[in-house]
Amino acid sequence: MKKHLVWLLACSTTLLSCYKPQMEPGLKDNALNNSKTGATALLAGINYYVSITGDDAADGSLGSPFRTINKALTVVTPGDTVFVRGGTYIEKVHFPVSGAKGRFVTLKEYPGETAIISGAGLTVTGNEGLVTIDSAQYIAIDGFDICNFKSSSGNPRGIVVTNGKDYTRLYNNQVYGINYEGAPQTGNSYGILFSGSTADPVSDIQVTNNTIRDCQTGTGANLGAVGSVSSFTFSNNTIYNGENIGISVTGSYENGAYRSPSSGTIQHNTVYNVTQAGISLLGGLNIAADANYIHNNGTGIQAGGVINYSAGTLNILTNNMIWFCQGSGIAIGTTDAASTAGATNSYVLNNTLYYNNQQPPATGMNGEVDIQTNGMYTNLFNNIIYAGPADIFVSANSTSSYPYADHNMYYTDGTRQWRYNGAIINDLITWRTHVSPETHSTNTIDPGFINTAPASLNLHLSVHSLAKNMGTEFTRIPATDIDGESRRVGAIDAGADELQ
Ligand SMILES: [Ca+2]
Ligand SMILES: [Ca+2]
Repeated sequence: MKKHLVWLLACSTTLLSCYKPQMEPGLKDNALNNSKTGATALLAGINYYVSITGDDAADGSLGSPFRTINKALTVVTPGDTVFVRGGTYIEKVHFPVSGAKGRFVTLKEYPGETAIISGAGLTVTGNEGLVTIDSAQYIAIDGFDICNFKSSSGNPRGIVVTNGKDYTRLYNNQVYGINYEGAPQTGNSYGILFSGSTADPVSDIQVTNNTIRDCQTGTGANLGAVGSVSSFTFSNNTIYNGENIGISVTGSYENGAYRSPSSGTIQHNTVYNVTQAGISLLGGLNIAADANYIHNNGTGIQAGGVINYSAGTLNILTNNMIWFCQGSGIAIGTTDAASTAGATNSYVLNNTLYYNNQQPPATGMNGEVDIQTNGMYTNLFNNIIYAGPADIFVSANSTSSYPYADHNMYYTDGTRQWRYNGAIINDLITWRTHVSPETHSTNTIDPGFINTAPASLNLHLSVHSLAKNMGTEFTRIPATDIDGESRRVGAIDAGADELQ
């Protein structure tokens, strides 16, 4: 009784609509942004230099540089920086020396020059990195081209961090041509991979402002956190022309134990032209995908479980713009009807979805939002879902719990369609009998995007958009919109953009 009184008081004093999210009992309610530790500012250490005209017997000074990156990395101490002059370095780079808190070991491209770490002609043995961090931590890599590591038998990784090593910073790198070149969908390679296969997680990770493009990853991913990986931020990266998954967060079963990635933030990335999904969150715990541009991939964002092992729990999808994908914009749960490992406690808030399902499967159209088998406790609020003519706004079925949904703006150039248990529903009133409450949602109002001409598509809101202020407060809505601008300008707007 007392709890109810407090709740009502909170509602009346803030004058906001109070929605209480669906939440599995006993689940801890973590915050969107994970605490980040580890300083990025570098204290003055020694600068070493590497040049393709250098000599590993030299002293590594600017005037007398080393020849190889690996040599330089053996002489550093915490706080030191290795500057690499322009040119192509064909070597597998390994970090044998750790930095320390506030004193990273930094490998950095010399300013104004182009330093390339290339695997051209090198053999890939098993699962092997061109750049490997498995025996050092507090490592920063800044500004390199990391490329052309290819195999038809081994599984290359452009950069791999494993063996429980923490505090990795990857900034401003270009990763490309990391290719598994055997039969499609048999190899398993990664542009950048954080891999935790022991109880000690690989943690405290920042991957920012990198480009990963033109990689053939087989069943792997362009940027991945697999297994025991925690406290990671993947932000402002651009990923395109890739196989399988753009950004993959997935649990794994290794060494006799299931290991789950946790506390990750995937924010302000752009992912396009990736075959299977832009972002895939399978079997993790507390993973936020916020303010990403996702288009022309297979599925936009999928959140589910690792079949036979674990559901994905607490996936928080906010402020994303997702358009022109071949399949669904957002898929929740699992496509494996026999599996109990779907998604639970999903938050789908303030996303803008537009004309996905461009190439529906032969089995029929999916939803723009497709709540599949075992999509449990899904909260669907403040989204703009603009469907193509034959498209379905939301698909759900009785193998999942009823989604909790409201303040969504549905619109289509064709026939209004939702689907529940395989039956098409053409009116919002009937849809409300399956998905509650939806009383503030609309289905006849054009959201008023700035431009829907495909060549100059802009899914931000025009000044007279009726999506303005039609949203509601809901737990886990971030402070900012897709542009990093304030989310709370008057009442919350629907969709990824807040009009300022
Ligand atoms: Ca507003
Ligand atoms: Ca805005």
